[in-house]
Amino acid sequence: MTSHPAADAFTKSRALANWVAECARLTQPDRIVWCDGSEDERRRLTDEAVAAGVLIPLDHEKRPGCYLHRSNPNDVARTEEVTFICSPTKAAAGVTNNWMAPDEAYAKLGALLKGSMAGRTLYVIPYVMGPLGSPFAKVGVEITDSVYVVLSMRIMTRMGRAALEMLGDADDFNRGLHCTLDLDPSKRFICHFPQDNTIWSVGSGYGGNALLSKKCFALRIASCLGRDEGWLAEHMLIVGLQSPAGETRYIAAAFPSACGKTNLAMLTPPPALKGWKVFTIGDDIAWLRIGPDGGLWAINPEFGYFGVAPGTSMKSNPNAMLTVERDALFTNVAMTADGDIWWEGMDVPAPAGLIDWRGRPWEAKSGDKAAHPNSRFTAPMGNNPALSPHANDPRGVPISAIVFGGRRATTMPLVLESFDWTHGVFMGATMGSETTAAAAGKVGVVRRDPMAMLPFCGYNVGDYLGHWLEIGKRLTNPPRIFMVNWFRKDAEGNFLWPGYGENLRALKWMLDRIHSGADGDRTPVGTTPQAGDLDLAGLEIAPDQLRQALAVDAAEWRVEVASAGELFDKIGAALPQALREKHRELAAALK
Ligand code: SAT
Ligand code: MN
Repeated sequence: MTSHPAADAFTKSRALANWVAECARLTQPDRIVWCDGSEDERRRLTDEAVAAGVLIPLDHEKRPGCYLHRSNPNDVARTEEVTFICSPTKAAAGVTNNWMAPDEAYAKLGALLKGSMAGRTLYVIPYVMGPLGSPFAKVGVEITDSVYVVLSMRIMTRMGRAALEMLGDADDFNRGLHCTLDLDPSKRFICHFPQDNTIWSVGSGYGGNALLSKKCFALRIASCLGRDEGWLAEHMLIVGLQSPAGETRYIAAAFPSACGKTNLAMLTPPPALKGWKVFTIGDDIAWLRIGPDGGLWAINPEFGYFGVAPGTSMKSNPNAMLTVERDALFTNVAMTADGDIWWEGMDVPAPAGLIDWRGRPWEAKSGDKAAHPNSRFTAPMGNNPALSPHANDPRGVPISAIVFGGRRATTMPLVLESFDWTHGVFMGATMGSETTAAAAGKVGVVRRDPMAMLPFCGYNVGDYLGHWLEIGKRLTNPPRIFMVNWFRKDAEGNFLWPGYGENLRALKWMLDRIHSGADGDRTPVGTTPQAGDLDLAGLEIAPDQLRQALAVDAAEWRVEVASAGELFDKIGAALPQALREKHRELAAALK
């Protein structure tokens, strides 16, 4: 019997000490390490990870403090088909989630976890989601056997001693147990137990499956906490836009994974929009509460970015490129002969002697990607030159507009404003997007993705939409709700809108609508700007191309509304009546 360090040396929480002991009894690790978040610890664990071949040091002149990790090639994205909400009843999980009975899940994963850490180290990672001292903040503790997870969690969360201090002697923390096992996909399960504030994840080392703070806690479990406590946990970036007059307004925007959230959160204004500045609060997750002013206030619960690497360049997202210059982890990107990194869409030609994401010499003519399409960077938000001075503000920031967006080749105009909160919730509820490489499965098919939460809502999506409507009733000063689409194409398959920094023009129209009554064209599906309503200074775009980007085509929308109806039918009785009515109204208006 191995003896482990006494938990009392680290925590005053009996509940935490007991839970760690319980997990150790189950998994039988050789060693238990309580992470304190210190610099010394980072150095020690990094050295161990390098010695074990888990991390490959990059050239320290070119990329100080940066490392490359290559995952098992069978473990490169979230696996939604083995992700379960284990609520007491199947109805509580709803039709859009996989459900497993809690007893069955604990038994099944318990059997896999039994003795799973023999010969390994069990790391205890206490962490805080949200700025320290914030009334929004929550404590989680992840137990893992993966040093890559520990080093990633120290970038992605405020972790270590500060979290134990915040927890004190309380028992109120998220319990996340993670073990990579042998990475056999048939033993891969990500199970959430909202009623126990607990997550068990086995068989994967990939970000969204293994960094339990992120999608598992901050979205799936937190959405349930938000339902019970009267707030929202959303798959949204938060960005601050400062006008030339010096006023800063905040926008929260929901997009499915790998649709450019990080790019929008770090947007670089086009030079022609003189005097505008953009500040990042968060790039993936927002926790939103009703403030004393009757408005919606948001924090980013995270502390770092886990962004998609391919397509990131000095042109598409210079702030991200600067953010990953130091102290970043790269997963499944390509490595250059001189110890730097490379990926498709970096806007520099592939250098000779490239090693691909699997660690093999890469040949351009093979047609294989050098970097995996879902390869990622993990970097501290403190590196971001555009980081908002309010990113650590315990009060959060007031939200002027909520934006829903997807990747749509047709139908969706560049920007569309809802008529009111209920209509905005309807827009979010019915949004669709083409699937991307962020989840295992087919890429490029349109699927309905309510609020970009389809894979992340921890309870019945019908009840979730009802919760949005309830929040709306309590907001005396609600944000306005918009829809955007940067990805519409012409008949030849060319993008109609230049995207990236130019997207600020659509955001500016929103702020102009809210604060200075800018014009728009009221259509049956919402209000869109006409070309003359957008600030197009310095933008070269053919008038016909812009018209196509802004167009609302009734024939296309009839197809859209029918498809939304299929989702609503699937949700069934749990769907709020008010949304069903909106759907009926819209179908009638398009006749
Ligand atoms: O893997 S994550 O879920 O963290 C990233 C994403 O898919 O959005
Ligand atoms: Mn995401």
